[in-house]
Amino acid sequence: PRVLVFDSGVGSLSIGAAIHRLIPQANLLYAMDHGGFPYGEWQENALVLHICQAVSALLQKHHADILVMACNSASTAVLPALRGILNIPVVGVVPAIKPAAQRSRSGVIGLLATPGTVARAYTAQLIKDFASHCCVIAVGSRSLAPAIESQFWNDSSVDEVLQQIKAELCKHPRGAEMDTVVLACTHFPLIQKPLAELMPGIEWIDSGDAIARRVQHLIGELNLPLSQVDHEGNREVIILGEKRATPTLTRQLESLGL
Ligand code: DGN
Repeated sequence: PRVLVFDSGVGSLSIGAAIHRLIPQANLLYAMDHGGFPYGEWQENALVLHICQAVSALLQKHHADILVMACNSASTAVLPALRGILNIPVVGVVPAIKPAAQRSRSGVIGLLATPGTVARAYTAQLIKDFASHCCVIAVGSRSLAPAIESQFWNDSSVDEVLQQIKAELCKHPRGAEMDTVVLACTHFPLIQKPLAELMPGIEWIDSGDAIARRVQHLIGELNLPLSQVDHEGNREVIILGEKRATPTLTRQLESLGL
């Protein structure tokens, strides 16, 4: 089976890594839409149009059995439109607010995302449906996804931005009670280690493993044959826009086991 994992950038890698761990036989096509980055800043209607065009154009050139929209900023806006125009299943990645609300003991959870995801009606509805009994501290960071991009392409540091995020989360009157944080941008699980070092005692929740299980289920439902393919033939990275892969990016892919 061939799975197109689409994001504005390296967020596709955190979701792809989870799929690869569960289904190593799957052929993964990572699309990074650098021409459109950062999605978290787009106006919703314009983003829907842009992504529908970009995905349709990609699928005309590359065959895929399943599309994973590996971006919360996009999925919280574009899923109905994409499902309306594509004839393959579309798996969306949306904030893991439900499991976080179930796991939190203090009832104070953090939501770390892009400004777009924090502002979406879709996200407000998730909070209403699954976390109405919780206090949700939402931080829509403008800087963290771009800082992670720079780290993955050019090896720059994310430390300063992480300090700002910590200050944002903690300045809330109930910040000290927060025990669970939703990483609601697919870039963020890529820096979970430094985050955990900076804020020990927090449980970090993302959607990667749930998405991988959903893809596995769809592969079964679609009856797609799982045959072992060698690792080299197992993945392809497509960069939309001007950027070209750097040696640092190649090293990061290797260190993720991709
Ligand atoms: N990775 C994307 C997300 O999950 O929201 C957003 C990154 C971006 O384009 N700012």
